[in-house]
Amino acid sequence: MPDSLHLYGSPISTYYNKVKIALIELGLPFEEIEVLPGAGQWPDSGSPSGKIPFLRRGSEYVYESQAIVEYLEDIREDEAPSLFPSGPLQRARCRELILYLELYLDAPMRPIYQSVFWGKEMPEGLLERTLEDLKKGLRILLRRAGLNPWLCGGNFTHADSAAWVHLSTIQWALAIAGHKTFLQEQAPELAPYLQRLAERPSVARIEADRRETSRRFKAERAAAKGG
Ligand SMILES: N[C@@H](CCC(=O)N[C@@H](CS)C(=O)NCC(=O)O)C(=O)O
Repeated sequence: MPDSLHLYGSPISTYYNKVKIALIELGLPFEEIEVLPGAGQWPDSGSPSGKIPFLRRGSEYVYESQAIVEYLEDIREDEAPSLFPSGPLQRARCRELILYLELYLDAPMRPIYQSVFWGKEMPEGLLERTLEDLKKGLRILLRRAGLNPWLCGGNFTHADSAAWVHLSTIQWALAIAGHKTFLQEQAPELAPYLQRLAERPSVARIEADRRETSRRFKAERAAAKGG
């Protein structure tokens, strides 16, 4: 019996949810251990970067979401279909799309997240610069995205889980920042795709867990303020 899998991080984290969708879709049983970024101390209980997620199997750890999902592919049962396309070129394209999402869409949004989600003051001009970066990132993604019906073609892949976690978080942050219609205006073709993703059971599950964790955090913060 192989050692069981433990996923460390938080259901409110995008990269954690990317890995969690992969675990669910690949049918791998796992246990979730709640850890916030920087809370654990490397090497005993945190990651080398202080970031989440990370994965433990027995006494071995894997860090970085993309390394983790590729590891999950390597250990999946033979009967579980891969979440990568079958041909080498299609697999390369799938990895390329994940990089576009992470480098050109998620990365520019990170400074904004500090303000909209964590209450830091928004530096002057940051929102406007980020919207320009986002326009570029969306153009890059859409030049190579299939969307018929999934990002890399006929099957749901790791690129789709990355697309959901990043695009849904971007949409949420933009709404808080007063730009609710930005994604729809810049990339109307994404709307039916995002709707398809939202209906996928693995995505519905991580979303329900994310909402529940957010609700709990809010209640804890309110209690701490009141007490
Ligand atoms: N490249 C990392 C990124 C992980 C990441 O940025 N995680 C966020 C939470 S979604 C985090 O831990 N942020 C805390 C920090 O940047 O210090 C991965 O793919 O695992």
